[in-house]
Amino acid sequence: MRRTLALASFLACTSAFSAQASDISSWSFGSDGTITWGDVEDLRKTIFETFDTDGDGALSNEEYTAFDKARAEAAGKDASSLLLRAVSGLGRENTDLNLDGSVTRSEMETALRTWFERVDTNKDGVITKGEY
Ligand SMILES: [Ca+2]
Ligand SMILES: [Ca+2]
Repeated sequence: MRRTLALASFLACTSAFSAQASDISSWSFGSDGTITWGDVEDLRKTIFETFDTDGDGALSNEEYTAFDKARAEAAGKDASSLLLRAVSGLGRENTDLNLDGSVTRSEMETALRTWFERVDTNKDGVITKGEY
């Protein structure tokens, strides 16, 4: 019973979330002006929750096309520059590391890690203002 309730509330959350899910400009990211690796992991989770529509743990060609479209749309809106910087480098050419046409969670994590390390110029594990 407890399990059923938890599942029900999980499903309720999921559907409330997906109502505006593909509008990535509404995502919050590094809103206090700093970004930790935890923020980036949350971002990765949100990307998969939103765009891995068949839930198989990888973004297929078609799913990635939706992500590309959402990024292009966000770029035309007033999205936080941080979020845009984080997602702008996530074209398939940077994330599909083994070029098999789909992007797994671990490929996405590697791509985000590369991005994080590039922006975190003083390597203290936090991206702060001045580094972006
Ligand atoms: Ca998928
Ligand atoms: Ca791949």
